[in-house]
Amino acid sequence: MGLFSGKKGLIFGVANKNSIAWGIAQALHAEGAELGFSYAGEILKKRVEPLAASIGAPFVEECDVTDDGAIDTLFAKVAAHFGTIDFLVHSIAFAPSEELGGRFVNTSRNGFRIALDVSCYSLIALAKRAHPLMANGGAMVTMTYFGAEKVTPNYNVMGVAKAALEASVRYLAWDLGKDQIRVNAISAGPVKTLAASGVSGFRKSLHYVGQVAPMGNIDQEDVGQAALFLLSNLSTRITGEVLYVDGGYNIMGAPDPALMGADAKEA
Ligand code: NAD
Ligand code: 0WE
Repeated sequence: MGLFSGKKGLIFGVANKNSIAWGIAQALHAEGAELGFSYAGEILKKRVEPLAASIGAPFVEECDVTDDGAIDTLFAKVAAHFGTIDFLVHSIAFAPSEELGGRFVNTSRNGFRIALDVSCYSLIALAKRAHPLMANGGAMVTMTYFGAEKVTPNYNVMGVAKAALEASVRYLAWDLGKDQIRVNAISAGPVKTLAASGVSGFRKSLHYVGQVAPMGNIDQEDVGQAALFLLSNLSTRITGEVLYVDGGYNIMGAPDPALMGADAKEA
């Protein structure tokens, strides 16, 4: 008997085996959950289908989360296949690459619109269709990043989108609490994934965080364990929260002096 035996849920955001969503899916599968997957475009189909097959999950459907019609179609299939569901994982973000660097003051109206639509509004859009299927209550979890609350150079408009996402988690938690549905976020430290490797300077920031964080860098498995907690009955009545899975990076006010240059050491 696993923690998730008899529980069913949806995973949004697997692109390949390095995706944080896949780390969460593996943890849920190990605890006996029945999973359905949704991916972003035809190109990802050949990546996601074999992964889903490897854990015996037949429900794998395409859905662009910026398209309300596509989300409606997807949830009609979910209702037909699963009937009710117990949990939902949202692990999706996107901003046009030209927005992830350069001066923040040059953020374009269209870049802002896309980043907020894909990375924030999509959670609300999915919650709207998922909550009627959570007849026995349920739990949702989304992925956020420290750049939502403190400036992380080059994260730029994604930081604004994550701030809006974290606020949306609180408003959804308020609204869906009356239906016994909990909504929380995991704020993960940097992890080498497809989305992260498309970012200039990511390697350096991964190295920096690994040095500064009390427990160094994290991996997809660490996020999977935290998601088990937030999606299971171990976290009953915990809702609207942001849980850090960052090796402790967010508690630090300054790096260890041993990591600083010679001049700083002598001061
Ligand atoms: P990833 O590239 O594996 O996952 C991002 C996913 O978003 C992909 O599966 C992609 O297909 C999906 N996506 C993008 N646009 C979409 C659309 N229009 N419709 C449907 N899906 C769409 O990278 P990841 O790092 O696993 O990212 C997952 C989440 O974790 C994101 O929210 C990201 O911001 C967050 N996060 C990542 C890190 C990190 O360092 N990797 C740290 C903290 C938080
Ligand atoms: O949320 C993210 C990255 C999300 C992301 C990544 C890309 C790359 C490809 C969103 N949109 C795009 N668009 C693309 O065209 N992270 C938390 C990882 C990340 O991104 C950074 C980071 C970290 C950490 C950007 C700048 C600085 C640090």
